[in-house]
Amino acid sequence: MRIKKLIVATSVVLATAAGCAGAGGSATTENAVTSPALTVTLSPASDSRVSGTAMLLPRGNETQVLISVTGEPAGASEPAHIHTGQCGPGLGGIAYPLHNVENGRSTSTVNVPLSSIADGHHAINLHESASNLGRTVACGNIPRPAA
Ligand SMILES: [Cu+2]
Repeated sequence: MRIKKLIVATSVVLATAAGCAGAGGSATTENAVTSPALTVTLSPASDSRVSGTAMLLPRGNETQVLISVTGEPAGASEPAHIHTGQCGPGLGGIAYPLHNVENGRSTSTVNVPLSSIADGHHAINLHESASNLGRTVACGNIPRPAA
């Protein structure tokens, strides 16, 4: 009688642990397999010292964009966008606005799957300020994912 109780208690604990691990693990694995995260290198533009990276993480039909840069002037709030085209004279219009970069960071979620912007025809740029959008301080082309 005593032994039987112990076995029942143990199997309940095991089932609960396995259930938690399975739910968390499968979601992560699915994303990684269908579309891995991409890193965009943001290079200085217009003689700025702003550089860093933008991490693009697939979130189903959305994409999370994590920008991390150094070299901004103190107190800067830099508008950021995903543009069509490529950095330089070929840069097109704003495709998806991102949150301003402040203290070197910006986290945004845009309503487009990563595969639609990792196509060799989109770029991410940072502008000096809302009142001086004409000056791009950093830019990076979004690469196509490695095949
Ligand atoms: Cu822009």
